[in-house]
Amino acid sequence: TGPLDDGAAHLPVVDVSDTGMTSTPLQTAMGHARRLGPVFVQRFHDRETVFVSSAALVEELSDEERFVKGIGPALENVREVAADGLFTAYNDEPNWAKAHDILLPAFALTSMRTYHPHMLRVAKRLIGSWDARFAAGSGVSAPVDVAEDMTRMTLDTIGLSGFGYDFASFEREQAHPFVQALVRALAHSQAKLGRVPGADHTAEDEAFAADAAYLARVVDEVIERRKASGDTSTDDLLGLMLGSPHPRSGEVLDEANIRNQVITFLIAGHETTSGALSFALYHLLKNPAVLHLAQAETDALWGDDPDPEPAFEDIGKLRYVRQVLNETLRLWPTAAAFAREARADTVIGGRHPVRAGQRMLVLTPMLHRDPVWGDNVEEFDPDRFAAEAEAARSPHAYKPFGTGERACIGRQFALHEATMLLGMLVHRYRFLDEARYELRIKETLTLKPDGFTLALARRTPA
Ligand code: MNH
Repeated sequence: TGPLDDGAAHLPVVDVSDTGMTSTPLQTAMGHARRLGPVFVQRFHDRETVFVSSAALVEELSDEERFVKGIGPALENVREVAADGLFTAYNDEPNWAKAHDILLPAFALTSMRTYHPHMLRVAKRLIGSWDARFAAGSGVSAPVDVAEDMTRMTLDTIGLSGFGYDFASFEREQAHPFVQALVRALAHSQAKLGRVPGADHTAEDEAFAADAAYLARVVDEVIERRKASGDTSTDDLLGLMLGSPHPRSGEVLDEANIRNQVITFLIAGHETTSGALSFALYHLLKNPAVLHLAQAETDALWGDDPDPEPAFEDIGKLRYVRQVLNETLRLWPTAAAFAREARADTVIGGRHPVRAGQRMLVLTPMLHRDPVWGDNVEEFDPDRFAAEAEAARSPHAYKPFGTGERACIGRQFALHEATMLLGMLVHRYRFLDEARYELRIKETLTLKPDGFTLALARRTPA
């Protein structure tokens, strides 16, 4: 029997066994959804995936009484590096609830205050490296590779804030080897989804195993450094993991699980935020009216001081910059799909039977283009996230951070970090589209603008 069991007969099916999986499976699925509608089946040899993308259906799938997070083939592949870390743990794996309860305090609002100075320090590293792209006396910088620098920024930030570990990415010509291994490992997890039964992949699998082993070594070094330092404070992620027992059971996390959590946070804590910031700069570059409004907001807060020292409280005041990020994550949610699984036999949309255990993949970028968003869904418009507009819309129409109990634990962390950096960048620079960049999106499980460069000019001459 196929997915959705007897209901499968009613669902459109696209069979991609002959064409193969593309290198941009998400964008390909978006194309199918545009043709086939809000629920369809994609068949690839012996694997069938149900894609869901309407606000009405996602609202149903968000009902925690009826559905839970599903771990599909993509996350099964990521489990080869992250195992029972928070992101990839099965719902009933005891280490999920244990680690979730121990780590939750690290993501409370008060904890963001502790991370703020680290985030600011790294934001200044990025600005320093961008300032250094100006030749003496020149008003325009050499082009910057946006996604590369955003990745340097977010990796250093999670390293310092979460683990007291400095990846020092801006001192490196190339991405830190951890990032290189990670990008290859994630790309491998995606490429495996396109394997044809029977083909030989020994060489790729060996390269992947080497990358996974290297990632584990870096993580062990992060943990060893902390242990050797004698620092037993519990005000960051690693401190909580090493020194804080579970609130009810009194148990601590075991060593293997700590390793899985560290690798999980190093991955989840930087890839997606980096992509979000890169897309945000792309939209600001292409929408000067929006950029001006963002600059008016930072000018109101920081005046004409080109080197403000943003206070923790300032970040909540950057309401419009935050709307820019929200709208960025509407059009291109950088973790662009998540799976839901039925707890029991049920029916969705009033007519599609779903069996217990059946998984469905929410295609978030198409959810974010549902007609509830109006008839100009491709247009970049941060006003969609003005308070009144938000209040008038179902919260289930917008899911860049997933849903329910297994939604993103790092959401506030990401938004604080990204809002501050974006605010500082629009305050300091004008963005020049020297390459007349046309958006191309690269997929390595997460989304990033491919080959995106821009040049800078200072708003206030240095
Ligand atoms: Mn994050 C889960 C998106 C930033 C740590 N994250 C998720 C999920 C989405 C997501 C979607 C749910 C996946 C699923 O249902 O299978 N996360 C994002 C986006 C950003 C982001 C779009 C940035 C923008 N995430 C971060 C940051 C951290 C983080 C920063 C850590 C500091 N995320 C996680 C963890 C989980 C998660 C951990 C898994 C939570 C759980 O299942 O308990």
